[in-house]
Order: sequence, then structure tokens, then C-alpha cells
Amino acid sequence: MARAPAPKSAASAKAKTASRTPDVSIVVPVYNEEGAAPDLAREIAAAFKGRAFEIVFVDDASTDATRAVLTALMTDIPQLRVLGHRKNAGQSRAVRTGVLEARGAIVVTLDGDGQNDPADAPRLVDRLGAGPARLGLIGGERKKRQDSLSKKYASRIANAARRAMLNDQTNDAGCGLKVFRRDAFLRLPFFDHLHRYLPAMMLREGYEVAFEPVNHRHRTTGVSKYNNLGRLWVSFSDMSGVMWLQRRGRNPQGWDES
Ligand SMILES: Nc1nc2c(ncn2[C@@H]2O[C@H](COP(=O)(O)OP(=O)(O)O)[C@@H](O)[C@H]2O)c(=O)[nH]1
Ligand SMILES: [Mg+2]
Repeated sequence: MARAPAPKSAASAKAKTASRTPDVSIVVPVYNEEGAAPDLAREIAAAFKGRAFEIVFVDDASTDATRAVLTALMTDIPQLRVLGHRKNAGQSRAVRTGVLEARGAIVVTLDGDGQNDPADAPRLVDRLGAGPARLGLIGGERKKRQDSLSKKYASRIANAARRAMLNDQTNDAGCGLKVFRRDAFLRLPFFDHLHRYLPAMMLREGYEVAFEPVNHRHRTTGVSKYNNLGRLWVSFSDMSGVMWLQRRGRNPQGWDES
């Protein structure tokens, strides 16, 4: 990955980091995360210090002060960008908005509540960067989930069902920490809840996917935006849609030019 030489002073370092084209864009969808978002932004900046990166928070029309507290941080963190949907459109759409706006060739996504640990992200970025172009995505796999027992059980059952039906090689589809090639993501069909089916859609497009164990932390502020029943209900309709896409996803195994 190309890197600019080390700048001389702190002031010029700031200007340089802010203006040079980033290698990596860290995209964070947020909805009503005013308590968690500022610390998370600082943690991401610390984890990527010394690299050419940008942080793109996408506020999905929060009704709390999420957008304001993030905007106030922009002077402290020059790599921080804050986008805001005019109307709530869901986590997947927020990820997509961030990826469309991203300037880095590699995109990291992280949950906005601080449950993913930004310190894991550079390792995944390096692994993707060192891999072949056909490697489209590296997904985080939470080894020790820090969630309620009911959420852990529901998620275990949902993951087993999804994996059996979609054959998507994924043990932990719900992990918000993922790293992928921006151009690969943009080739995928978009639908609400796509963020849980990214490995399946990457495989459909002909990319390989890999997984890496990551840390997981308790939510210390704000509330979960999903409940088990709601998630189960939508996953029934999502699953049949994704299976249809898989059936209709004929793949030429690459192509050649004469
Ligand atoms: N943009 C956007 N983000 C959302 C929405 N719902 C949840 N999120 C974000 O998605 C991430 C995961 O949500 P969370 O409630 O923590 O799910 P849980 O960890 O499974 O309980 C967090 O960063 C949320 O702020 C939404 O409607 N829009
Ligand atoms: Mg969470």
C-alpha cells in the first residue's frame, strides 16, 4: 500500500493526513448513539494512527444528539467525516451511503455502539491488502460475545440456519466488523439487511471470503436497536430473497480477452 513519507511537524502532519487520499475508509453506521460515538471515533483514529485513513460516520436520522456530538469532534479529528441521512433508512443503507462516499479502496465497517474493538481493524485491513484481488472480504468472528444469553442463543440458531441454507461459510454474520474491497461491494445487489449477507453476496459475485477472530465488548451506553423476534421475522423473508439471488447468480468463473 502506498504511503506518503513521514511529515515534519504536527501541524503539517494534520494537514497532510486530512488531505491525502486515504487507503482505508472506516464506515460507521449510527442511529441514536450519542453516548458511544465520540469515544469510538477517537479509538478508531488511535488504531489507524500513522496510516492514510478517513472515518465516515453515517447518521441515520438519529433523534438524539449523535450528529451534533460527532460534528463537534471534526476539529479534533481531521480524518472524521459526518454524513446524515435526511430520513431513517436502516443500517444497511447507512453502510452503503458510507461506501459510496468512501475514498479508500478498502472499507472497514464497525458497529457504532462501541461493541466492536477498533484495535482489531488494522489487522484485518493488512490481511485483505496482502491477499489476492479475488479475496473480496474478511469478516470478523466474535469469539466471546458480550451480549445477553437470549441474544447469544437466538444468534447461534440463526447463524446455523443461515449457514445451512446459504452455504456462505459464515459463522457470525452479525459481526459489524468487516473489511472489504470497495469496488467489490459496489458490484453487489443492494437490499435492506444486505450487511448480514455480504459474504453470501461476495461468493455469488465470484470473490473469496475469509474470517478472523475478533474481540467483542459490552454495550456500555444506549440501547440495542434490534430485538430477537423482529430479527427472526425479517430473516425469514431475507433468506428466501438471498436464496433466489443465489439461484439467479450464474458465474462465468472469470473471463479472458483475446
Ligand atoms: N444507520 C443505522 N444504524 C443502525 C440502525 N439500527 C442499528 N444501527 C446501528 O447498527 C449497529 C448495531 O446495532 P445494535 O443495536 O448495537 O445491534 P446489536 O449489537 O445486535 O444489539 C449500531 O452501530 C447501531 O447504531 C439504523 O436504523 N440505522
Ligand atoms: Mg450492538
